[in-house]
Amino acid sequence: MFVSGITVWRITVWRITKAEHYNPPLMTKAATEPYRPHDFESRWQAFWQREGLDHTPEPPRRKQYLMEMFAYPSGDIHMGHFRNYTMGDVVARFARMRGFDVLHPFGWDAFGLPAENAAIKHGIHPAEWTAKNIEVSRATLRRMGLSYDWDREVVTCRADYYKFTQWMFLLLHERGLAYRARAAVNWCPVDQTVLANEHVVNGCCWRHPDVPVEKRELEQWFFRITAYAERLLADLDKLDQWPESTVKMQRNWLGRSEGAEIDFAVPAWATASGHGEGLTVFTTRPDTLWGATFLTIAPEHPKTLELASEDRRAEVEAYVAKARKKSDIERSDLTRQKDGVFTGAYAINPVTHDPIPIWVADYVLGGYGTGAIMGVPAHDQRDFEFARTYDLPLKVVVQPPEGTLDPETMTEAYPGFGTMVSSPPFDGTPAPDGIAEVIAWLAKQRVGRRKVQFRLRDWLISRQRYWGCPIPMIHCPACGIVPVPREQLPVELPENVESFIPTGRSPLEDVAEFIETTCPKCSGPARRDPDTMDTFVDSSWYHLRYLDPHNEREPFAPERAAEWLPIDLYIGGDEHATGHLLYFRFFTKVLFDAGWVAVDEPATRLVHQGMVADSKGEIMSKNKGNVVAPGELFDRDGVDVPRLAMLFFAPSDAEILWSDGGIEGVRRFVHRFWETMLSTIADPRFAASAGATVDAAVLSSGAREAWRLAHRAIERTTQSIERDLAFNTAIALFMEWVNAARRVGDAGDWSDADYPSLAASARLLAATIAPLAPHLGEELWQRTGGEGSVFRSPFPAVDAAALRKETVEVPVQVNGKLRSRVYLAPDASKDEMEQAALADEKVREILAGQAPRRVVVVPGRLVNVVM
Ligand code: ANZ
Ligand code: ZN
Repeated sequence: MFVSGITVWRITVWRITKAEHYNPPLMTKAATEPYRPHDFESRWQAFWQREGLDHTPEPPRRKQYLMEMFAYPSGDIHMGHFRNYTMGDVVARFARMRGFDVLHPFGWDAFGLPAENAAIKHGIHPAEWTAKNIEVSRATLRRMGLSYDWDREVVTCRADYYKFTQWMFLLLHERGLAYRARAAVNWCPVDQTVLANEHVVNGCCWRHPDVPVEKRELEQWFFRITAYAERLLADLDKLDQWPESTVKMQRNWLGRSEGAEIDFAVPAWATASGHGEGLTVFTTRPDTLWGATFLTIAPEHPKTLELASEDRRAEVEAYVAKARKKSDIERSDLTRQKDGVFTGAYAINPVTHDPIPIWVADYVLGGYGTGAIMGVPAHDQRDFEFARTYDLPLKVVVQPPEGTLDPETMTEAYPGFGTMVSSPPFDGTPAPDGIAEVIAWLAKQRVGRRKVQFRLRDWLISRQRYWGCPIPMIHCPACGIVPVPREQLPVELPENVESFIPTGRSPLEDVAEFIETTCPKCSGPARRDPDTMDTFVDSSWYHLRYLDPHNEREPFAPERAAEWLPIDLYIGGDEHATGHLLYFRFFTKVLFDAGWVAVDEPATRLVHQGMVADSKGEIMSKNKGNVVAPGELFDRDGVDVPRLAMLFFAPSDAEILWSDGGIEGVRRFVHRFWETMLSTIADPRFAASAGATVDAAVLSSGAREAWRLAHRAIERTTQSIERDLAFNTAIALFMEWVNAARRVGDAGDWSDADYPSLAASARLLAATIAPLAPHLGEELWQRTGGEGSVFRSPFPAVDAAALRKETVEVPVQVNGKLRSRVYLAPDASKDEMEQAALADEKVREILAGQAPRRVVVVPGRLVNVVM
């Protein structure tokens, strides 16, 4: 007899088949004890801590390095963090149950601009502001019971961390990968300050919305990431477990183009200065060289002003000043009206020997190629528009396979391939082949060479800012730029600075006790570099510090790296596709070359979690005032209900619409699951059923279906973790199981023959739900008599026999005569039965292509086809 629970259910409440239609029952004493997560969630968290469950086993035997992007501490954590970290936690807990030695760490990306802004606005020191936010956020994360190894927490603004960020800088410097050069920075002419990119809004200063931002040239530090462009591109092929979209974005960002550099002579007579020199252009279409009727140089090209003739200088200068105010994005806009000015100078086309005018125009970017192009108006659309505007000549040098181009009547450029014409000695050469031939020929004449060009730029890493990692370099009047010796690291960030307000020079410049030092080489007086590093430098190597966070001598021991790398799964937002995710690949390659790590790619598998939006589909943000605070959710429902909701609302990479209604559905499910489990456990037969084997074949059909669904839930949970992180489908199966189990209970008591399958399901599902809802899983695991922590026990295995869907034999008659049998699920719909019967081989033979007049279906019993 199945007494307590299910009996009560039957008389009190529920005839519900779907989770959505369920109304929560009034809890009575006679029913099971209500689900009260606040009673046990913190208890289990303390238990896990005592048990050292999240502690990283060292050295690992079968390792899994699981990592989520660390957090920027700008307040409390938000729903996006909650989602990201929940997903990672599911995988980490599952991996432990699967017997892996798991490294699952957490840390804080703690330097950066917002801390300074808060300092400016509220007068709090950035260190204090940051520490406070970390404390608040960490408390929320701990409350969530996330299984991080907190002993390995890293904080990038602490000297024990940034000491090694400086170490990394020195490594890059030693390897010729850190250098200084002049570069343009954003400049607000009102405040006379440098602006970070984030503070340029619509091309204007964030403080002065109608003051356009200018560009200023300053000496800056760069990392030579372009030296790794080829490898960063080629190795994208190894990243077969990264989202395709991200790989593609990196490929475009790296932007490899094959072409040629071609030298144009600028004869002395053709320039104002009277100095003859040359201009080099980069082109992907050297086969069109014969059609180059002008040259265009970028306004910021170093020769622009030098080339300008006396009478044109003022105009050129004005144009250059105007272009300085435009962003590259604006300048590259294809739909924009192209303008420019003639410099007054001419160059010689090296193959036609014609003098052609040199123009300056801002659609040519200073930072790409050579900053100069040959204008081929017949075959390049931008050049075409430019030539039409300024009445420059068009020369057709490629004829398309069909038709003939006429320069007089063309309305757009023909950028395609075809046959080279008017290009002696190449007339008649098919154009794609022509490219290589022309390059070889130009090379022989020493006026050109093959050139592979990347769109990727070197990484400007210096910031004239306070709240960042100081650059470990010293400027000595005698010795030049001298690195700080490693044993003198860290170069500590001084606490007291006069003002955080940016002035175009670093606030550190005015801190005498920081800036004044002695030269490590000559011991003479010298000055420290006053700049700090881009925070993306901090985050380029944090995954390595996690491996060995207490190491005081080295950033990490190479043995630790050999044990744990690569990261098996990295979860974080796709907004980092061409920033952080490229930088940390770059660092990995540098460290690989330097012999510190044995892998040249940091992460095997990458997953981007989708955004969290409100119920109307608006992305949650402080500005919109539609944020939900995770802490408030936990106050109301505990952790596991919102956690399951987060996992249930959408597959991992899709956007979530967070709504109270949605949580309500999940809350109901958890209550029903809880009650089903508890009443199962409360049955006197439960204890006796421990260890009993279940034979699916002898179960009644309802029990068999419940047993099947329990195993489907195990199967799908496993798959969702290993394959796609689409936990929503796994949770749906738990819901189905609850429904199926209750249907049996509603229809009559669980028989003695069926009961062991219910008891076994309860034991299995307590463990299966544990990675998804860890507190609930642990609680139920203990109540089902599980030993030790559920996370130390193996994740349930699927019983293949249980998965087989029960079938019934359905006789098929044609005109009332038995002709065949089909095998169907007992709950097959009328339609399914009819279709199965009509698809049957023998029936089709008899019908011989004729449509039946009528099909009579007796659900679950019989199909009769009437001809
Ligand atoms: C002549 C030509 C003829 C071009 C033709 C194209 C078609 P990607 O693929 O992006 O590398 N270019 C070169 N440097 C530039 C710069 N700094 N700013 C703007 N445009 C620049 O494109 C290379 C092509 O973009 C080059 O080939 C050049 O125009 C232009 F029928 O040269 B081409
Ligand atoms: Zn010196």
